[in-house]
Amino acid sequence: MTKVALSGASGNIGIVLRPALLKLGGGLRSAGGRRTLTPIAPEEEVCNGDLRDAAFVDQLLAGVDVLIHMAATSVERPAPEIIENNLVALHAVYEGARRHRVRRIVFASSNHAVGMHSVETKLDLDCDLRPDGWYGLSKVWGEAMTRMYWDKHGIEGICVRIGTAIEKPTEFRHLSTWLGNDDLVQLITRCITVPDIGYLAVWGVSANTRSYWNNAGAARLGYRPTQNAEDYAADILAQPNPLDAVAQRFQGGGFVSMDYTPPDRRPSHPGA
Ligand code: 15L
Repeated sequence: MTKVALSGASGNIGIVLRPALLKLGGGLRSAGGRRTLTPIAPEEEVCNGDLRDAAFVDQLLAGVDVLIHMAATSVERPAPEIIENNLVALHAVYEGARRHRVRRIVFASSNHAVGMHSVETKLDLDCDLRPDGWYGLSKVWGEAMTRMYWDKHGIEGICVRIGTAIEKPTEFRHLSTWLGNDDLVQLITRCITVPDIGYLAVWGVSANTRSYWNNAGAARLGYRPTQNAEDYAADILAQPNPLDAVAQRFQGGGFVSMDYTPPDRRPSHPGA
């Protein structure tokens, strides 16, 4: 039986995952942050606190086999906030995983770690990391940290580069980036149950016809997505694309346009 801890349990993804993780039957301990978490069933253990605090991390990880690490600032914010919530907290959590001999960490990475790639390029998993802001950069740190804890400390790590995890795609970019709820649950469940994975990065994306990402590597997990954003294409294509011209050119969409230096104000940037 696998005891699972879930950080970021009160977030949008956490809310979708909790019932499915409980069904696995090995025990679930869920951590909330600022929003106080209450159990969804008597079997769910919950705790609330700040992941930068080692004592709270100990509370979360004692006796845990697999950590699903979803907690983070999940949008673009100024660098100091991202550093506290996504770098300092991650360090505290991963050191806690070492203390408690956690067997595996599933790290919620993001497509924003590669958001500066063109929408014309189909990316493999070993593509260059090209973050589109401070948030994306924190996911590059997290992926490298996950790799280091496997290489150096033997904690298995799966980095899931999540696209757009929402119930239904609503705009043009989502035709490429959508991760539906059924596929999200299947993917994270496979990340828990697959034996001996070592280290792996995968795209957290559904079987979208227009996907930006080649997810052949996810076969190692036995992940077989069943949802496709194309089923919503007729409605989406009938509406204007809400993104500005810069956001439409890059995979990271609207995150790219934030604090973006246009070509005519750059010292030099061939091809910008
Ligand atoms: C993410 O990583 C964000 O957490 C989420 O807010 C969305 O922006 C999503 O990516 C996306 O790219 O659609």
